[in-house]
Amino acid sequence: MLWCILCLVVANLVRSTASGVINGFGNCQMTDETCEFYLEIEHKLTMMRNKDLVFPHDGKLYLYNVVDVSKAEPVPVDEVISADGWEEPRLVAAVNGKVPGPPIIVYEGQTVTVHVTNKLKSQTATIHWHGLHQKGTPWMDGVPFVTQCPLHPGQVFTYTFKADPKGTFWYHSHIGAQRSMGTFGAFIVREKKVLEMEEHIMVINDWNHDWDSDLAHMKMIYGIYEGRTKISGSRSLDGAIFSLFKFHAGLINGKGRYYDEKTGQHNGAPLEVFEVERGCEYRFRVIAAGVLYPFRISVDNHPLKIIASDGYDLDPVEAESFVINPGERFDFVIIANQMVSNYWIRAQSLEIDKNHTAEAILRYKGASGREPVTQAKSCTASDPCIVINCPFLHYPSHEFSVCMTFGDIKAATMDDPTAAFIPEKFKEYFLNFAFPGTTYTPGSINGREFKIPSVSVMTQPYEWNYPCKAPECGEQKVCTCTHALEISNGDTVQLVLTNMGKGRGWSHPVHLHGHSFQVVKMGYARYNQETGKLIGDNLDIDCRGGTNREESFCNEAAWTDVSWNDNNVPNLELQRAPRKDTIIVPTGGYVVIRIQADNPGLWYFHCHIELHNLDGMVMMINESFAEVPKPPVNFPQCHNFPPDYISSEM
Ligand SMILES: *[C@@H]1O[C@H](CO)[C@@H](O)[C@H](O)[C@H]1NC(C)=O
Ligand SMILES: *[C@@H]1O[C@H](CO)[C@@H](O)[C@H](O)[C@H]1NC(C)=O
Ligand SMILES: [Cu+2]
Repeated sequence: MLWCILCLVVANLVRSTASGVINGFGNCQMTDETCEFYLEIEHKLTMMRNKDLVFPHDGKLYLYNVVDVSKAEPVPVDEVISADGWEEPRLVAAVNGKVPGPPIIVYEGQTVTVHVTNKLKSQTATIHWHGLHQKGTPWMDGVPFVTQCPLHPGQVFTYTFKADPKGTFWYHSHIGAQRSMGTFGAFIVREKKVLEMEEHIMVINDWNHDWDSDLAHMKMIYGIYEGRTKISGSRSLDGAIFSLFKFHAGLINGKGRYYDEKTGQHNGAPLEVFEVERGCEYRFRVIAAGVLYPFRISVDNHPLKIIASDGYDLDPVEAESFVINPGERFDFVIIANQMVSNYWIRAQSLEIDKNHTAEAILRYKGASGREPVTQAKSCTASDPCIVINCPFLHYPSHEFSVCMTFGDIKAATMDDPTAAFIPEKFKEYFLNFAFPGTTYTPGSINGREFKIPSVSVMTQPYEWNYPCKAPECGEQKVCTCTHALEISNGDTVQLVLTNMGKGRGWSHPVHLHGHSFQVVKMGYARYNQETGKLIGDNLDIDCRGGTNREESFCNEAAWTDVSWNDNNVPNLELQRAPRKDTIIVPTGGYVVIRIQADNPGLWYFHCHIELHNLDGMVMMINESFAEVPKPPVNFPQCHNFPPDYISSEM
């Protein structure tokens, strides 16, 4: 008991000082009405301190001129962007000189002002505040050519918006695949009350040290060659495909290790250390900032209590691990009740036959500075491991891991009764996230590859062109256009997100801007329960189109059982549906989500795998456009010359 009180006192003391990781930077206090931050996006090189190169050794970094590491002073790790310790410096687009950028920590309801400067020399930039609703400020959402014009090199854009809702969010570049260059950081909205426990932020991403963002996309399409042979991508445990993005390392808070594939030896790069005090509880806010791979996260000897996802509290569940996909966040609690020692924190990709693991260290105060020697929990028939948020239903049976999908999770409380459901305003739409096509198979939604407009469509509404229409678009077609779904004020919108037909094969973490949605049902593919491998699509959905399900593009899907139409889908979770802003749409399966149209704006809706997003798996929710508030005066404009709307009239 005494311990607990001490833990609380320490947690709140740590919070009230302006420095320290868990407080972010700037000086935002609970009582402030507004909080102001400055972010500069700038190219940097990894593995350098100022102009001096460094090398990794035994968890530390040393200057190149060091001959005897046993006698030399290591370079402070926080003065270097070490990434996976690969010595050839890699170009990053850092935020305030860091990867990840500094955490922004504010309090619920505050007005946040962030001055973003693009200090890149030849690239544009924008920053998106992932998970924040931007109610009343849709032009602050940071999506280039949708809610604003991108910032040219040298330009400054001041974002101002309300910190709403509370929870674990993040900021990241939203142009091209710039996020893969390290342009991201945590954005935490705290409740205005004393902390219940100390908190740690854990930003995790997959890392490739050869490529810049556009090259990554090119290689995904045209292939990666090694020794004149095109390498094939790896597979997920259920047999789903991972797009080609060469995994060199996983990073936790920007730190990881490069493992030599042949020898299995790592390069001794420094890892992130999370310090805990024996007897205290800790909340970890985990943010998946990566490009492509999901991670299964566990802490040796410490069961996890999962308490929130994407900013919303869940009915807590105990688990050995959870899976996090690009764009998602999970908050978990651990009790530091083990021996004073060091323990591995593991984040494993879900690939078959690869041991791709990002590592960090949980260090009890008083423990040695040595690396952990702990083992992951051994999952057995009598004591299986529970894994939360699997993108499939079954692990191979010999792994003794039991999946609890997000469809099995409940919200902490009954949903807000003010989120009224009006039967007359019920609308249902089917959206298929996939790569259909015959010769041309871009990322698409309902066979529509997103064409990025050349103007900021929300703020220059009369200047856009390229709507999706027949005859280019249709049941068995792939077209390229600026895809938008119109919904209007007060609508209760049920979206059935599918991943089926000819274009399935990959699982997609789908992210909606401007809203959180209720996850009311998840439907999974058919699997072999023994091997966990996918056999075929879920049959609740009729893909229509094509001569059979395998050939159908699934662009105009519907419920197989027509009695499910008009809000009659059985077994929906309507009482305690958890809220999310990013959800995995498993290959061969579907997710039913609901939103209330209460936030006029133009909201990007896309796969959060950076390379799929870049490939066109994007659309916009055009919500109550007549009620979209006017942007501030002098809001920047951009267009082609001559502008599209003029050339189309000529
Ligand atoms: C996988 O790698 C991690 C560290 O990266 C290591 O601790 C673990 O033993 C490895 N597992 C296997 C099965 O090789
Ligand atoms: C959004 O909807 C409004 C109203 O129907 C329409 O005028 C506008 O062109 C739409 N914008 C986009 C980008 O679809
Ligand atoms: Cu995707």
